[in-house]
Amino acid sequence: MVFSKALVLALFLAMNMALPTIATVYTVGDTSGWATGGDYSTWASGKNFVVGDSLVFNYGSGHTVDEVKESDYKSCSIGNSISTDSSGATTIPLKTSGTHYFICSVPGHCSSGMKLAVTVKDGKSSSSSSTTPSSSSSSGKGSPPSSTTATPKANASSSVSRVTPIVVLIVSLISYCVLNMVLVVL
Ligand SMILES: [Cu+2]
Repeated sequence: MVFSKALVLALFLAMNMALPTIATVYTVGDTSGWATGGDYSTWASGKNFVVGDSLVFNYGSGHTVDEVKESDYKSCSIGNSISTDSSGATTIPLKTSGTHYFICSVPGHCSSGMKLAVTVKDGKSSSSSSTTPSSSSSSGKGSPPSSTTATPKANASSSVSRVTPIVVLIVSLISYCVLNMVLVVL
């Protein structure tokens, strides 16, 4: 009996720990990795990079991953890198919104295709508004939350990030109820 309860509890904890892991890890170039002859503008197109996601560059020896400014990205200029790594497996956390530029600093490689620009959206910031909607206690003075119906300009990506915390909350509640029922039965 005690073992069963512990098992259920462990399952419950595992579910709730796994749920908030929404960040995505992108392998640059997928199976082709980070190499000359790549087409990284095509690879990046259609992907929705959000703050908290990360990029993984896999490459052999003789390459680097340098984060550079836009001007250096466009001109393939080497020597002004913001950061550089040549470990063969470089993980870049996308910590800030905006466009980030990466090139290989080996002469000739950037112009041979080893250049990547990713536009990162500040998608997680809207989740901070999810702390308010638990207002079933309707205090008199407060104006009703107009933000729930307003701003229909949101595109698909931002509406997804707005829904996610609610989904997490609902699933947590359901799993908590199930846990309680199972514990009563046991
Ligand atoms: Cu290279």
